[in-house]
Amino acid sequence: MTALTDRAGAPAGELVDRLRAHARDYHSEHPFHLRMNAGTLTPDQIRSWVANRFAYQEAIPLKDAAILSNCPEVEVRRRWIRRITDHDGTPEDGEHSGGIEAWLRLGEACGLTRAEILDHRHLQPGVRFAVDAYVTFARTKPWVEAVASSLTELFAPGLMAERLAAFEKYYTWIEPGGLQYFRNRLFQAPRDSEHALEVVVEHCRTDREQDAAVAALSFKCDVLWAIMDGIDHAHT
Ligand code: AHQ
Repeated sequence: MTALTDRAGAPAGELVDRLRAHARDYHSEHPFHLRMNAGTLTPDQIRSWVANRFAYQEAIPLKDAAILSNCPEVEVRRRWIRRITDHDGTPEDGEHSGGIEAWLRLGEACGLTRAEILDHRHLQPGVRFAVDAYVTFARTKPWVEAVASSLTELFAPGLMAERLAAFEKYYTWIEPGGLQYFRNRLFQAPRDSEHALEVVVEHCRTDREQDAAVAALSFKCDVLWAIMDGIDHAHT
């Protein structure tokens, strides 16, 4: 029997501190990313990472559409919907607009064909199931918990900057234009995580709500870690 009224949760600052503490579980610390940023990956390992991460990239609009479909608040939807066009592009911006197209250009810059990225022939089982788990989480959990799971992006800007520097220094065989996706994330990720944090702080007032938001971010850290495990496993 749950309490009829939840106890008031911790002040917003403590909730933010609990969320930000998950930086230690972020996939920037995964051995594959550490090797990537140290410049020791082979071209085949880079291509495998790009092909597998595409499954995550093409799932993001489905995940965000799931959140939109569950969210009753117009003000939140007005800002959240931008995430979909960031990835899908728009008819006005043309058929090659959006992050999914930019990721395909990254793949071509690494020597992959669009066809072999799009048909998932390189997709590892562990990557597939981690991505599917993230979309299912967004479809089935309360929408604020799904918003909280996106807060791994609080930790993304540092990784994007480190990754761009590593690619420009060590992986010069990749045509530089292919890196535009990561340059775009340098401003999109902070903008998106700022909104997501506002939503979570505003809507998670009780202990139970705050604990659920922290658990959602912990789950997403595991999703990203499992994706990297799946990619790393293909090379050991
Ligand atoms: O390219 C990434 C992206 O578009 C998103 C959306 C966001 C979400 O809603 O979960 N998370 C995310 C991430 C992207 N790139 C990852 C990377 O390492 O390149 C980082 C990842 C994230 O931090 O969740």
